[in-house]
Formats: sequence, structure tokens, C-alpha cells
Amino acid sequence: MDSIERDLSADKLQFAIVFSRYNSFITEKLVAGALEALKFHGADPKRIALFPVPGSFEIPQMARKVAMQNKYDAIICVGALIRGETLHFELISHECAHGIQQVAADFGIPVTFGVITANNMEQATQRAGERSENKGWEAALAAIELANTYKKL
Ligand code: DLZ
Repeated sequence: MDSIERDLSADKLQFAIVFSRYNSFITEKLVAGALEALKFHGADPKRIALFPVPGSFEIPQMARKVAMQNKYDAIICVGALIRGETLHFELISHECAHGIQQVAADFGIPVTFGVITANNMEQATQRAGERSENKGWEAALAAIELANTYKKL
């Protein structure tokens, strides 16, 4: 049976990280986790570009603009949605996830999901920990793996 081996070498790849400033206490840790994962796997810091947006609702919009540049092997999306008293949480979470998937489908490049959806700050903090406990780290690994796999297809 044919199977493509998981390849996590990032040295030849170009990455974009689109991140939300909303709940920056959390998203800063997610961006740091993503950067750490990329560098750990050999990515050149000069080939990583950061694109901030105000909130998670804007992540897909920026990811689409970035994808249009046709410059990156993968886009890593990072945000923190924390459930509040309003309907915003459900609306924004849905639009964010759907929009990100849409960019991946439209452009045929990996666009990965490092967006935390949490009931409270405590839960969010738990998902912004070290290495595999960090959703930014996880999304970066997925980006490296898929970018390498797509190159082999
Ligand atoms: C408005 C809003 C709310 C209530 N909560 C969050 C959140 O938990 N996480 C997040 O990333 N953004 C939130 N936002 C901001 C929206 O994503 C968006 O930036 C604004 O509605 C402006 O379009």
C-alpha cells in the first residue's frame, strides 16, 4: 500500500502566521508556540511573516489576502475565542472556522486552525501552554506536515 511519510522538515518552506490581537494575553502565547515549532523543525525566521488582525472574525479575511500573494507554502491561523454573555462567540467561531477552511479549499494550500474556542480564560490558558499543550504549536506542525505532503502530490 502506498503512503506518504510524515515529513516535518521546515527548512525550505515559507510560512505566514495570521493572528488575532483580541485576547492578546492568550494569542501572544499561541504565536510564540507556533514560532517555536517552526524554528524547532528548521524554519528560517526570515521566511516567516506575521499578519496581525483585530479579532478572530478578521482572520479568514486576512488569510485570503495572504493566500492571494501566492508566496507561502502554508498559512497558520491563530486566535482565541472565549465564550461570553453574547451570541458573538457562536457567530464568530463558526465564521472563523468556515472562512479558514474556505481559503484552504479555494487556494489549495494548507491553512491550519490554531484558534482556541474556550468557555473561559482558564480553559484558554490550558490550551496555550508548552509545546503539544499549545494550539499554535499544533497548528504549526500541521502546516509543516501538509505543506511537505502537498509538494509530493
Ligand atoms: C467582538 C468579539 C468578541 C465578543 N469576542 C471575541 C473573542 O473572544 N475573540 C476574538 O478573537 N474576537 C472577539 N471579538 C472581536 C471580533 O472577532 C471582531 O474583531 C469584531 O467584531 C470586529 O469585526
